[in-house]
Amino acid sequence: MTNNLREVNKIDRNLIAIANQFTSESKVTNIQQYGSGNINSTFLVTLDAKPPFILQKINTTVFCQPKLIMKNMCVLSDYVSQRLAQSSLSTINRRWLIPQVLSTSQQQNYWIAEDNSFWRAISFIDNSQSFDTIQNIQHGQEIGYGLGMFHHLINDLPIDLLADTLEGFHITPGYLRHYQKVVSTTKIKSSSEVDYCLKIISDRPNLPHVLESAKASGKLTIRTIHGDPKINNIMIDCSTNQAVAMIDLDTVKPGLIHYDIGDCLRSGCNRLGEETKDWKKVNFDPELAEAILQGYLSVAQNFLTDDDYKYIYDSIRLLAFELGLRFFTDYLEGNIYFNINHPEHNLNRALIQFKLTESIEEQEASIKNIIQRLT
Ligand code: ADP
Ligand code: GN1
Ligand code: MG
Repeated sequence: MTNNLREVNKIDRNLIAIANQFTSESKVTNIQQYGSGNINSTFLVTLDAKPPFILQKINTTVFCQPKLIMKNMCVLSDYVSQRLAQSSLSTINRRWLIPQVLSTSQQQNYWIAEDNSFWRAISFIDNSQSFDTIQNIQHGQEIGYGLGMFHHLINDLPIDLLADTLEGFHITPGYLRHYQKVVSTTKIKSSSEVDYCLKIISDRPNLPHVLESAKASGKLTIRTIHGDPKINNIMIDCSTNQAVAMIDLDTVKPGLIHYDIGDCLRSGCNRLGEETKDWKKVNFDPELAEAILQGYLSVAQNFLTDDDYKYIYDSIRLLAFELGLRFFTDYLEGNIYFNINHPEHNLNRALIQFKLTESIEEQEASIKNIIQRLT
């Protein structure tokens, strides 16, 4: 047996032992790596006598208080399950699920393995799939509907029931300060790509502050948000092609719904996706923006204020820029935050988001027109 094979077998045995913490009576028949995410490690666990479940190793470099995530997830799933049970919710005329947290035999909602890694198990959203790139206009509408439904269901969830699981998340001026510190202490190897990123950031000194200033002046208020509604975190039912669940609930916490709206649109309106090799061809598709916003507003219109509408365009532009800034900083810092497949991965990801930012800016008037038409 080669060393590599021995290593794989050891990992498998460890994984089975961890999965067994969350099963009783059933036998684990298979464990496979599952889905694509930039932060956690995700596995699908198949059992002989019960439905499969999702097993995840939480990235504790990113989430240094993982127990808080689990507490939040329990509060959230109890709250949403209750709301879903209230038949008076006229907007729910479809299958809609929220992942349930599974417990260990000691009734804990996590398991800490021998190497100190932090694991959790959640129910599997069956007969569904998520996509890394947008499929068509209907998919866009469903992505919007999914986020709208999620906001609708958590709209009255008191924010003080939720802990802040990731301090500074989506506070763009904070990312900018960190970037400036990294730039001032790092020897940067110049290239046309790196120079492009540096210039995109230095040319936009006011942009990072747009949502935080609106928050400080009381125009936008803090509510419960998802935090990470990119398209592969919205599950689509395989039979109906309708949105059926929002997953990746680690960043459900107090924030601005504009972080969610902006993130959902920057993710859904980039047809080439956020991993394309062709970053120069990336653009923002206004037709998809219309579809996503239509889907979103069909459920969420009631709780948006006039000021909320006024900041939708800014939020789309900002969230694309912010993600570019986060990827670029991580590249300069030696890739300590996002999972990567090769050393230039975060640089390529940054180029994609910055190109998207430029495309959003070039189409400012038509994007604002769409928003106005839907209001
Ligand atoms: P990350 O934080 O790394 O992005 P996610 O929680 O988004 O991890 O999970 C990664 C992928 O695994 C998702 O994009 C999705 O395809 C799949 N997945 C995660 N949770 C579930 C679930 N409860 N049911 C079905 N698929 C899931
Ligand atoms: C990360 O976990 P994942 O892959 O769904 C990141 C998001 C980024 C996204 C970009 C906690 O999301 O903020 O927008 O990558 N999540 C965290 O793909 O930082
Ligand atoms: Mg995810």
